[in-house]
Amino acid sequence: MITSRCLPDLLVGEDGQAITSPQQWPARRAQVLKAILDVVYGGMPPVVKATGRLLGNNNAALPFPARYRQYQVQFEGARPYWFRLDLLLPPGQGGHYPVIISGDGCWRYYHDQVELKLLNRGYALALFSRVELIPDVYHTHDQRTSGLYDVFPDHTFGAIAAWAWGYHRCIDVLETIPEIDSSRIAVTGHSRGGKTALLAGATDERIALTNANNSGCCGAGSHHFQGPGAETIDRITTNFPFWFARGLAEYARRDHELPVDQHMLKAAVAPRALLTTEALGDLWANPQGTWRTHQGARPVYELLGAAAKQAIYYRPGRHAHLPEDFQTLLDFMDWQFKGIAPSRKYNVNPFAGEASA
Ligand code: GTR
Repeated sequence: MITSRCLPDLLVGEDGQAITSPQQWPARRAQVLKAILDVVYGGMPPVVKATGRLLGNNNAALPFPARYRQYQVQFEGARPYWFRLDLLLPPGQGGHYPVIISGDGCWRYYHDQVELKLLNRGYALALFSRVELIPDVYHTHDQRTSGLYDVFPDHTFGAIAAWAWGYHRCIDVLETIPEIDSSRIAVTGHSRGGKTALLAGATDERIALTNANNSGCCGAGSHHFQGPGAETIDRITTNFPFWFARGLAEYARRDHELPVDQHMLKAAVAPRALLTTEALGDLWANPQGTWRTHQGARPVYELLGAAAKQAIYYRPGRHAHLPEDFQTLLDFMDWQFKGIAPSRKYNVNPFAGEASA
């Protein structure tokens, strides 16, 4: 169905000049980011610094040994606003831990098994609920009047950009917490939360490691290369118009005419660590086209001498953020943050030998 077979070239600037050295990349990165932000996400909310207010730190209700704190992440635009951030630290005193931030607190898969696993491996977890920034209930562009839409009334941004911006405000607060090692911040999210985590990582260089899980259309999945059963611009902008730039819907049934593709977000993460986790049975999330964005961003990682920081991993099965996906992430974090060689092999193309997407 999709006929165009090439991704926009990342290593040619808007003036037609070839990008051949790492020194040229920051300016090209700015062009790449602006283009995809404008077309897909409607830009980002303005940068304002958030501060943290401790609301509680009682460990008594925890089902395992750990330290728990809840913060109010507060900031101001046209009016003051805040959302909650839950922090789990390994047990004991002091310490200086790498942290995983997730905005998927509104979903229920951060159960004990996942939390315990990451605490045991020496990581902190910072969990917020992105729907506190913009509710994730159907609304059109003309109904955008709650949460962050009110705080920044001149907005053009969609909900995914606002949610991604929430990760950045959590970092403002985490940077002030002595037990957090803010040079080793990872972000993760699943599905719509994966689209969000990828955008967060692409737009904030304080994030050292980005993981998008089953993120699909407008996440890590390609628009120009779609495997069988993949979600299209038509479907996503019909079901979730408020997630995106107002103009994205104009590309319904014209996905292949989009002047951007999602390898641009991946490239904007470079040279920082990037892990895409995919499920082979999750056709709606376009696992085949996600391999294409991996390949598409590769030249930028290579230009920057960071090829070993870009990884993709496919598991069998369906659309979900499973304990085994966290295991894949933690192994990658151990490798990137602690130099522990992975026992698994990343970057294996499961579609090699098949007719390409
Ligand atoms: C679907 C949507 C996908 C993905 C998913 C989810 O309905 O079409 O793009 O975001 O929801 O977030 O679970």
